[in-house]
Amino acid sequence: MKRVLTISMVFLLIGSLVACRKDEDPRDNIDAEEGYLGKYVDTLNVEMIKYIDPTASSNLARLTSITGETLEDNRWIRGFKNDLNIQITYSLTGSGDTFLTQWSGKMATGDLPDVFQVGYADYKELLEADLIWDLTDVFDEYASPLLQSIIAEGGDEVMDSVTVDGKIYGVPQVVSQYDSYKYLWIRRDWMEQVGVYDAPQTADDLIELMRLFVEEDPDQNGQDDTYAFSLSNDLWHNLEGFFAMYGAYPDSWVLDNDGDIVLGAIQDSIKEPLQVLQTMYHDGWINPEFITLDYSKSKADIANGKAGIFMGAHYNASDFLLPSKNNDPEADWAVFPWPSATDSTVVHQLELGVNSILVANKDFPNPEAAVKMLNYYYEMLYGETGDYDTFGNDQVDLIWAMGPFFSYRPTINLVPYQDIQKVLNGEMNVADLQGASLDYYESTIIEQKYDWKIMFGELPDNSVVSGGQTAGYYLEQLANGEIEYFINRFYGEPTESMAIVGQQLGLMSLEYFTKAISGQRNTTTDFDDFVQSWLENGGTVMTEEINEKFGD
Ligand SMILES: [Ca+2]
Repeated sequence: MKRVLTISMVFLLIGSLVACRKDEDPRDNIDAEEGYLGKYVDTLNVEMIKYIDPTASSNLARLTSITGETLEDNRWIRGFKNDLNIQITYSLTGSGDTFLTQWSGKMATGDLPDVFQVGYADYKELLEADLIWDLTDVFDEYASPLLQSIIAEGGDEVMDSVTVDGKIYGVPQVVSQYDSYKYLWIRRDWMEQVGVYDAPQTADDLIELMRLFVEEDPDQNGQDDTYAFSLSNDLWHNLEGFFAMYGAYPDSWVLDNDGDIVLGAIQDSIKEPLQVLQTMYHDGWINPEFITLDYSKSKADIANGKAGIFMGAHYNASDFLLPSKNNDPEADWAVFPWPSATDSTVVHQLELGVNSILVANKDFPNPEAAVKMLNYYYEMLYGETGDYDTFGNDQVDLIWAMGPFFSYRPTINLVPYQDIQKVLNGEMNVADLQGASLDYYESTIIEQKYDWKIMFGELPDNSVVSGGQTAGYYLEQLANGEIEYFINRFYGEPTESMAIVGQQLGLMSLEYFTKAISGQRNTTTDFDDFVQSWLENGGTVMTEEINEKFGD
């Protein structure tokens, strides 16, 4: 959630705050049963806001048509009321820019809800303006072991990202850092067609395979009409893995040889892979229209059989690869390991798995409610007394997103994958599957959904091509360290100058890379010009700030 709010606008509000409240202990206000999920004696009204994820939006409409539940009155809202005696109301709901504009208006006038989710930029401004509670002690006292373990699944960086001078002013709402891994999906039926039966061992092998996919008519229609891979104009979603083969990270902050944190996009390691891409574009291996193809439009090349390699996320099995299978039953997608272009093992970049931060308004007397609500949310989805079938995936997908939060445990995909494999290997009984594992098993094994099978189940075993795996296999490799990765060295709230120039510098980068790929700029002197320009337009200062914050 990106919002527009100047720091000065927030500081205008400070004068109206009640300064004497600072010394109060919020825990004096609590009249509730003991425990992480202690029910309040009197109904506690909690005003929140709800950003509706566009994906969840259509599911909400379906839920309403099936059960009559709405955003304001559904099983989650009733659960919080029945079990915690917390009545949630929303002072703002919506999606997209409309929501963001309305929310920034509310923030600018100090019209804050009681408990709410913010991004890092807002988090920083709110805590500097002393508008949100210090939750350090409240978290220590109230966070359930389950909540703490789920946060720990995201790595130490998760709590680091909200810690300011040893204190936390919000609770990170985690998602999975592993979901930012970019997979190398390849059509095994095309590999067979062009006579390649093994996984590419080197970057050159992969590039040779791309050549065959362009020049050897892998779809056997007699036309010269295929590309090496599909590419959209946001570049990074598709190309992160490709660059990583060369030890290059255009969309990440990395450690250089001196131990300094630097932007990957301006390192010399970029030049070789960028030149490779430029040559591919020149030779017609890349769709010349890619500049006009956003993420969604770039789907067509995969769905219509114009490309047999897709570099992207595991969940693209559903929105990219399933349409390919539906259009061509022969399509046989599998994930292959990224080969290296250097003498070293490939190290991948992942992003911190935090969706947003839950904070409590200082005018709200019960900040512990924020922590208890998260306890409840995770307990219902993953706890021993919970009810995943009701709260996780009943009748419509993403029912967990109908509640007041948008968060799921970092191992949400890993554990069901492992459980399904145990059942397939005879190490576990179907009857022992619970929660998400049972849910995933049903989609993957019972209903045999193609996208689920190639993510979490088994690949079709009629291929003579070796080395392909499901996406879940790589998830496990990431989790147990067999695939090396680092978390982007910058995370958390923007630095002072990043808040001002960060977006513009990001666009500068994207523009240079786009023009370099399409041959409008070279990868030598023009690259040096781009680097110079990036540094001079605020990049130098931003880099210094980041090293001050994260450096040794
Ligand atoms: Ca063809």
